[in-house]
Amino acid sequence: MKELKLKVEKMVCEGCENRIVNALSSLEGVEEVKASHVEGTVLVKGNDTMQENIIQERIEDLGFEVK
Ligand SMILES: [Cu+2]
Repeated sequence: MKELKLKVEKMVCEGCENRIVNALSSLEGVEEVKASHVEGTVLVKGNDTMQENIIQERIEDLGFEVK
């Protein structure tokens, strides 16, 4: 079990959270995603095949910034 907590900027509403959750949920190894625009965080849980760089890229593809 791997757990990743990312600081993500530019989320402003629940719609942004949902876009991130939907996009990350289909990535390999990802089992659970929680995004909070209030805290500016994205929490990702998954197995050992989950890759941090791919997760970050996917978030940035959506127009958000990973710090
Ligand atoms: Cu939004």
